[in-house]
Amino acid sequence: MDNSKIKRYTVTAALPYTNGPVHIGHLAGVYLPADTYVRYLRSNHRDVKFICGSDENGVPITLKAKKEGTTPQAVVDKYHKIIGDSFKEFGVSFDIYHRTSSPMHHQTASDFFETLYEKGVFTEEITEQYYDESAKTFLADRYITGTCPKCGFENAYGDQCENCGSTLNATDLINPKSTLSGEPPVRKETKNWFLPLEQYEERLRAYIESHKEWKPNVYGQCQSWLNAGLQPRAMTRDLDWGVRVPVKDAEGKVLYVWFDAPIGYISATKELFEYARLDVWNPKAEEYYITENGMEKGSWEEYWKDDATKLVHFIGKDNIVFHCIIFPAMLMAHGGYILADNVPANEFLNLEGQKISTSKNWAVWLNEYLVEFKDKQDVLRYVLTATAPETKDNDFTWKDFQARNNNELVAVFGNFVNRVVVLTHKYFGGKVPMLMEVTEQDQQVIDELALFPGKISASIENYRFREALTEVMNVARLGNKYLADTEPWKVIKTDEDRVRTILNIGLQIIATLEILIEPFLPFTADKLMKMLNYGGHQWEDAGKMNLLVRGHQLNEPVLLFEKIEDAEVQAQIDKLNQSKIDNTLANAVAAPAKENIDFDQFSAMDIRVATIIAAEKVEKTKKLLKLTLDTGLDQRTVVSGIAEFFTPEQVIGQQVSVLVNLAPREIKGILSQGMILMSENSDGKLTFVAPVQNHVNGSVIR
Ligand code: B3M
Ligand code: ZN
Repeated sequence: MDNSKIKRYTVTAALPYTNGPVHIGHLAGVYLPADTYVRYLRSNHRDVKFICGSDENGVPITLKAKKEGTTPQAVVDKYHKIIGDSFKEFGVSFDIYHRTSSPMHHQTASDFFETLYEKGVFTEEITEQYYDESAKTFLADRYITGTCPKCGFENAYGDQCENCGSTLNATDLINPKSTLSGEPPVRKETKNWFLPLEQYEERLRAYIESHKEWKPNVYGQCQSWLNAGLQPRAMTRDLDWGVRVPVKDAEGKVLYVWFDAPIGYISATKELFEYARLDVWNPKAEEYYITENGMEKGSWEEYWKDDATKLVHFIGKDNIVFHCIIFPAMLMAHGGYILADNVPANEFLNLEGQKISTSKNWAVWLNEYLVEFKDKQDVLRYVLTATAPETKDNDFTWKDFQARNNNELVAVFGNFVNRVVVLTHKYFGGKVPMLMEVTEQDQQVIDELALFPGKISASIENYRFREALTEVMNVARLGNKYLADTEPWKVIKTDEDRVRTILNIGLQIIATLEILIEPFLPFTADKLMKMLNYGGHQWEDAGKMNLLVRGHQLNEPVLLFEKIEDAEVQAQIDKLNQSKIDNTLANAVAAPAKENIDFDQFSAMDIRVATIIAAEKVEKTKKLLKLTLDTGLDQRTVVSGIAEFFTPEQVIGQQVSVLVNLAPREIKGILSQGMILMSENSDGKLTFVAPVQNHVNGSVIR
């Protein structure tokens, strides 16, 4: 889209399902790039509406309600607030964070469907759908899982494979099984309304091919779907939770969640302007996190129906087909709407080398981070932007989080700002000193500084936020090098005017940093504005040398960033490992029980409490330890296969349960007289079965 023709922007961010909090993968993939882009637009005086909200319909919600033993409404109310509050605290600056359980959304989605219905767009088809006879439920979307026919991924859903991104019909799945009962489903006839995507194939192809500037991962996926040939897709479901299908003989049916969710962007925009139209306080403003950004003019239609509006969807790669094929087809069918100018989908972020998994709790949850790292929102914003999976999957590690904070934010950005402000207070009472003679070295720095805003703009306008942030950090590096080269703390002894010039230039660099960093680290920009004691500038001011005039009084210096210690990071790693253990235990499948024995057989065993008093590895074996036990009866040797889980040092002094009347046997040339009782979980991990508190050796276990 020709930038000169753009009058306004509609920027949307994927509506998170309210079946749990958001995690760092969502932030890196969708919400941080979107927020950075919108903040940059606002800093450039662009008219932009930043739209998001909770995705509260569909099977993900009803599954969560079943799992939590509650109602879908209770689930969405709980997580809408958790997510909305955490976005607000993290500085994600939506103009509205709406929700698709709202009356405005139900009405908007329902009207949209009705318009397509009345235009005869849908084909009404009776087809066989999978049905769970014990749950008495049709199995659509996440109610059914099986092997993806496209890529072989074994946990594909009925409507989509998250692994390869393909959209599926549930009947495409190989070895399908109900996620409700776990049983293989039966097929049962039902009527649904289908969107004949194939009829829009040519228009969609023209649309996609007019956007060769899209990211290769997005453009490529769209091309492959078009080349594979589009199929009709059901846009209604046999479910009791969601937007009711507003046509006759559609009892018990709701809109497919991926039909209504993208319309959620439109309903949110309508709600935003509904609020603006009313000149009274809208009680929903709080529930929808409505802000006052630019509410003085316009109408919702301008942001969805005017060709001078640039529409950009920020999403994760698993949502590409819905935003680039299905939603545009819906808008084409409806007529009167603009189509997205760009869909800069990111790839996936992994965590400590593994895929983020909400079900396994292998995630860093935003709401937990905000508590555990109070007031350190910008550290996470920085690290997630600096490592964002913009062109390929990437990995978040807590060690890298710590290193980037300590070596980049503290040591480069914070250190530069602190030195200039502290020295200005020390030598000139905190007032901006006059710019005296400018040397060639000074001019070089001034000229270099002036180039950064343009470079960074180009990166942001092309959705390359990692690159843009690196350039902002290079401004701080330029400042640090300038200080190191000019050494004002030495020159002050002989040439005060020279130091005036150095610190004046240093302060102008900081003022530029405040402008350039704001789209990325808004909390830091705010601290800088307070420290520099000025109302902030707009993007066009960045790089100039007169942002802080001579004599302007600075406030006291504050530390922008604090070092993060090993212990803080280790605690997070331990927390993750604990969730892995919990998940193993939660999903452990216990070994089947053995045949019954009678009491005599049990009482024939003589099991005692004993203490390990010596231990050593058995040569040339991986698993064996040679233990010396004090059994209370005697001291004896037992060979035990625990060396993969315990070192000799770890077990000395450990009380154990030992079967003392097991016939002695020779193991690797050592006579073993008994057996230690161990507990083995489904992963094969061993641990001791020991008395809860220390007991006398020889005590009988019965
Ligand atoms: N609720 C997010 C997901 O697939 C989905 C996005 C809707 S955007 C209209 O995880
Ligand atoms: Zn697949």
